[in-house]
Amino acid sequence: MLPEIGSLAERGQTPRITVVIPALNEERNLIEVLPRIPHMVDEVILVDGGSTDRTVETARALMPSIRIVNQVGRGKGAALRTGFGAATGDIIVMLDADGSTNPGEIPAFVGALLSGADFAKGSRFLQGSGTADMTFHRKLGNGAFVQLVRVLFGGRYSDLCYGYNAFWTDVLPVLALDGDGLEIETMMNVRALRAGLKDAEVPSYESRRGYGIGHLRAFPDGLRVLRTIFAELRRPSPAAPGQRRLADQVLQWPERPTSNAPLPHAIAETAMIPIPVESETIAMPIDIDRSMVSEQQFARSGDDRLD
Ligand SMILES: Nc1nc2c(ncn2[C@@H]2O[C@H](COP(=O)(O)OP(=O)(O)O)[C@@H](O)[C@H]2O)c(=O)[nH]1
Ligand SMILES: [Mg+2]
Repeated sequence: MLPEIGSLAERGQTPRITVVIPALNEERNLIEVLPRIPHMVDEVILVDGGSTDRTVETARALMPSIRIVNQVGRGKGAALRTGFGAATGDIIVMLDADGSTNPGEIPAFVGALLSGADFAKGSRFLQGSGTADMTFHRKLGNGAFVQLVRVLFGGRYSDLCYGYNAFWTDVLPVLALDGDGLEIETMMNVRALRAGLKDAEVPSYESRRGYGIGHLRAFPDGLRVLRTIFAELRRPSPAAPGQRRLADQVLQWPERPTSNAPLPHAIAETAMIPIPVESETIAMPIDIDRSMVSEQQFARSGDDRLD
């Protein structure tokens, strides 16, 4: 299990996390979003697209520490780019304001990044994920785009037009985002793939939006997505930053007792065995290989025997 992120942050040992939320007239939905953002998040930025309802006032009332930023340009893509520019965190998590993306999943996205990924991409089509917000036609269109991206650029993405992503802030120059509309999500995903970023798909459940009507218009937005995918063919492939092993550097995993032992999460059988160290005896967890250790030896370790 990862150490408690908050306490590490206080000691300056862990990355700061910024959540960026584009919002256009989401006054009634924010109650489902802001109070559910976990404490591990250091900064929340709501990018307002000129809402004519009480989105901004409601956000401030629900979360006094929230940063409200007015978007530059028009569309969700422009809003996200404004928010990314304003973010001060080492990690950025994108969240929708309509209640469809669950803030409770933020630790899963951040966990993927802390485990070494450059880009953690939500997917509604992995085991353990799902969606209640897509019509049959949207599923069909998204599925066709997923296949197209696989054919043109490779990779094994299971989802494409989904806006729940998280990434290290320093990959932004590699993504070089320049989209204004809802195609921004496809652009990020395809560019992350082409740049060879270490990309992890995170199973995510997309709920139905709370109140109001979504801004996506299936045909024109589908066309923008298609144009975005083909435009990538004419773009030189961006260079990926060096491989990141932040889990090792930042979280200071304890030294392993043996050099070729499996990683902690892969240990199937562990027992507390007393190990003499000079004059004192300490108990420490070690890996057990049943073929090498007899039942008598387990019996000698008392309460900690297996079975
Ligand atoms: N600031 C801003 N937010 C937007 C804009 N368009 C959509 N959003 C927000 O982006 C998120 C996703 O939009 P939504 O309409 O739910 O799209 P859908 O889920 O693809 O149907 C929501 O939080 C919207 O309020 C925009 O032009 N400006
Ligand atoms: Mg939505």
